[in-house]
Amino acid sequence: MNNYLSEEQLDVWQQDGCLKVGDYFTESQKKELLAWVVDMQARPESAGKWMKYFEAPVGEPDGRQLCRVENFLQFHAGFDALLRGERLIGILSELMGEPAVLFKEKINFKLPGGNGFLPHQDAPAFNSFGPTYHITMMVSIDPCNKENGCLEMVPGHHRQGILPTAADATIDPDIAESLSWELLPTEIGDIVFFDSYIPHRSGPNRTKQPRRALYITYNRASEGSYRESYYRCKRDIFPPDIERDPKKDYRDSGVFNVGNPIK
Ligand SMILES: O=C(O)CCC(=O)C(=O)O
Repeated sequence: MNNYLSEEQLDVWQQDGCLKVGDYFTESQKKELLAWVVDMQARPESAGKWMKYFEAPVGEPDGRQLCRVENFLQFHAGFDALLRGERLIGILSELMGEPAVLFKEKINFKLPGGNGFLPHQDAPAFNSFGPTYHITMMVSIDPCNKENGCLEMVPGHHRQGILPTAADATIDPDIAESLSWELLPTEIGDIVFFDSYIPHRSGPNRTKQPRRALYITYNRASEGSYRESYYRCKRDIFPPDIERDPKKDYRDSGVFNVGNPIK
């Protein structure tokens, strides 16, 4: 028996490889989540702690704007209890069909002028760490829509394995062009679950408001617990700005920088 998701929701999940759960959080949880995100946004860059990454906004090649914070659960008890708590792990386990464990956590800020993401699947990046299947939970902190760069996906296209890729591990542009992309607009407190084989992309934020979202990824517990080794490796190969060697070029950081706007 499922405790968290209905048979209808699980059917959609099986069929589409993605599932939207509207208005999942209570009003007070939505406010709390926003406060937690604002807290992480305001925290200073700090070597060895949470990992802050920056982008050049659209039309400002020399600009520097926060686009992402990762690896913050050990510094934020509220996020930790929520994202590794019984309820969300329960939902993820029902989607996995077996117990799930958290793989990684990030907040994508997509502030005004923030860049979009090229068409990609997550599997080519995530599979190099051990687990072969992941599910990401996107939590909408702000409303997400076409204007501010909401997610776009190809529902039902999750059973074709890894699609042909370009040199940067994004989906080959001719293949991407041939897919049937659907916009996935969300309101505050909505969740979208999607598996690591679903093609997805997003546009830039053309509005004057931030488009903030959590992207929390889980894997099958039976395939092992990789969060700590993942972040150790990422810190080494693709460190946050504050830890970078100014003489090194980090643009070609392979699996840690697929389709996304980080400099
Ligand atoms: O934040 C977005 O617009 C898309 C994020 C995404 O595709 C990713 O992080 O893999």
